[in-house]
Amino acid sequence: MFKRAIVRQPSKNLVNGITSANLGIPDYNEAIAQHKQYINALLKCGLKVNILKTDEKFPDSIFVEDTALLTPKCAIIMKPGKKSRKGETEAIANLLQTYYSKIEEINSPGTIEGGDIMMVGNHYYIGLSERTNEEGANQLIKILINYGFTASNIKLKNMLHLKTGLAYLENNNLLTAGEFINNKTFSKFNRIVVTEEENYAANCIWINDTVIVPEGFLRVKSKIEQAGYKTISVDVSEFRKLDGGLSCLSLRF
Ligand code: CIR
Repeated sequence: MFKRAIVRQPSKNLVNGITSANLGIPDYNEAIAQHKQYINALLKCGLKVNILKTDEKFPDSIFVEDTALLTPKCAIIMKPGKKSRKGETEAIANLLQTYYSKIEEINSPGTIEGGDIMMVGNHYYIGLSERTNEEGANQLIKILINYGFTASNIKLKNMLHLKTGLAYLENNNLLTAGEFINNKTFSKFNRIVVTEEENYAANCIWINDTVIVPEGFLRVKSKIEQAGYKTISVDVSEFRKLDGGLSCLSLRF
């Protein structure tokens, strides 16, 4: 069960965020409206939501998931792989002192972003991607083992982050897309397969038995409902323009 979430207000500088999407420039006012909808969905799932003030220096700082990994025993501050995102961790690390007595950190030359980490019970899957290098992953594995968790690495081929194509929905149910569909690492899960046209919707979030899904991906939504979950749809089109999805927009703990 999650009790809280941390989000960060979109900055006007959002228009300068990193992207490979080719979907146009995000509209600031629309992004603010969608972010409010997103917060409402978190509240509906029973979470207390802490909203961090924006920082105009960091166009991608709404994607708080990449800045930290929050486990039941400790918080671990990440080391973003892109220069423009490195400073985002400071405000998050300060805020996390309110909630965690144990805070660890990944150090250079390690790089790692939260979007590359998927928690499945006590095990953490770590994607080795353009943003997460082996050094970063190995540092994280050492920390996790010290706290009694287990972890393993998976090399990514095309996806930005591990959770761009995977979402663990608890109860052994795993939403899978693209390069992960036939990956043997995940064959023990009940896989809910996302077809190519709906790839973007592989990034859903499970919160206390409700799954938040991106608006407009009806097949994925109905498969998740058939698996027994309630769903809430949220329009995140403006964040998609920056390669961001639902999970990236919050830290849940
Ligand atoms: C970036 O490229 O870093 C941002 N524009 C998008 C980050 C998305 N984060 C995530 O998938 N966890």
